[in-house]
Amino acid sequence: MATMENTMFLVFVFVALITKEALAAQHAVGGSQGWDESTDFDTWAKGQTFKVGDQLVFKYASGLHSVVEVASESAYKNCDLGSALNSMNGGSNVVKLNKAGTRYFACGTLGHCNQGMKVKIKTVTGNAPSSPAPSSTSDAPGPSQSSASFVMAVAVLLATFMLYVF
Ligand SMILES: [Cu+2]
Repeated sequence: MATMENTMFLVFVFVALITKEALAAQHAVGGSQGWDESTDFDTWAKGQTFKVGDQLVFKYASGLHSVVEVASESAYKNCDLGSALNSMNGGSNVVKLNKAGTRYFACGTLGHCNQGMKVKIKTVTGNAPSSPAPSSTSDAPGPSQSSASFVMAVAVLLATFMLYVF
């Protein structure tokens, strides 16, 4: 029989798991330096993991720079911005990484791409193996067989929790 304390504990565990899944990360392109000629974007990108659902945020001085997405590795390498997929400006742009794969961005200001103001983003699927439950949560039900039953379990637990509180 579930006590109030047990129920609250389970709710916390499940809400924490769900929140971790649901919260997509925002990546400020270039880190604190932002979208700028002086930023080392290769190094920055290597330190990041881009998952499906995450967002890129380009921050820069409006008018000085822009964000141009190009379709191919060769266009990226050659700074060939003539066949751009998309072009953004205004100083703050958000790009959603909605599928796995590689995307290429460069600055559209003349000469900036050739100075290295470009970045290649490799997005991976977000289905990373879930971390094993720590031994202290051995009272909790084991890993769910499917995400549907998992969601159902959370819904039931939350409903139970609400009944206790209100
Ligand atoms: Cu620029």
